[in-house]
Amino acid sequence: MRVRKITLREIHLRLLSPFETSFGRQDLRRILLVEAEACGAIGWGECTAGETPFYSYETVETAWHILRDHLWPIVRRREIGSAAEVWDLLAPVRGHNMAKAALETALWDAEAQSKGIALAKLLGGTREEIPCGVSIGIQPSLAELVAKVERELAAGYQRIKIKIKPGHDIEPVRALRERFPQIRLMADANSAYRLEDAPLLQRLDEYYLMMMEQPLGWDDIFSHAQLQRQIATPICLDECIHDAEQARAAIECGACRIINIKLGRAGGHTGARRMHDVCREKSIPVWCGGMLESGIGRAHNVAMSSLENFSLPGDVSASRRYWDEDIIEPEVEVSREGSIRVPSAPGIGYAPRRDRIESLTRHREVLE
Ligand code: OSB
Ligand code: MG
Repeated sequence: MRVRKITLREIHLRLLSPFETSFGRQDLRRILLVEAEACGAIGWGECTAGETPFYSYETVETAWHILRDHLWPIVRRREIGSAAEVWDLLAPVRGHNMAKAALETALWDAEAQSKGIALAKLLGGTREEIPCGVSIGIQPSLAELVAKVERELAAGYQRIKIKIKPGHDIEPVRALRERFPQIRLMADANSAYRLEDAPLLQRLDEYYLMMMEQPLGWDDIFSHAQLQRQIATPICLDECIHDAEQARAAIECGACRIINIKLGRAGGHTGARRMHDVCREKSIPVWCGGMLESGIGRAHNVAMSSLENFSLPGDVSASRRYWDEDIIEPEVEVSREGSIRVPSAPGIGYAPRRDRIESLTRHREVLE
């Protein structure tokens, strides 16, 4: 394939309700979309970089700069065998995986369309349906948290993840366990604790959580290994894992028993698939994380989740939990049983709504 042209654009989408984590609260998403013309098709990718460098160092601005000034010059006018080669081509640029993923995933979509097959199939996915969970932000009160969990369970979601931070941890977990003794429940700390907090985190063992996600430093695999020896709850790493080698290191040193794979953090489908394969070899289950994506990123998450070792419910949930109107047609929908059907139409299998995307666009740059 040859990449003829890419269009970078920033759209603004307001969340239906604010989302709060240990690193902050947000109600507007600024989303960088990449539209790529290659192999006679137009592929779409979404950059999961945030508005602030609090989850990772990447932001919408750094991703735009890296895409325009460093990634585009690598792919421009080059004959590329397939989208599967793009991750290695981009390797001279260190890090900036969210910027890379936005371009790489757009090229996978274009290639799948040009071959007339679903992206999930092109990736080697075997699942026809994927199991879904929800990620619930920090709520103003315990009563509101319990009510929200009740609603999500009634909708069919198969597991509940809540956000915790110091001063907001034992209490919400205990309240939910008392009310829902049987559900699959987990907590995500987004790096809000330190190894010295081990005695506090140990107290969470009593509530038999499925896992505790990323309690310690965003780049600190070693301390997670020390913590895992002191707590019974399985640790799931998110922020720490950027490639298959780090996944292998974390597993071998005992830093986690589960890994959350995000396309942005992994640099795209090839990186995510390699991470998935390392985990499968080591019998470590994985699930697909979310970054409050619009329908484009969500569709890529659905395709990736069709790989065999995505055996745990992920954070990929229905469009209507986030947006009053998504930018794809149809929207991502979740069944009463809490699953999403993997589409069989070519490419990502959901059609971008071009008019709506145009009307939401604040800033655009065409590179040819
Ligand atoms: O840690 O998984 C996370 C959202 C933004 C940044 C980091 C995270 C999250 C979520 C939301 O948990 C997942 C989603 O519903 O998209
Ligand atoms: Mg997380």
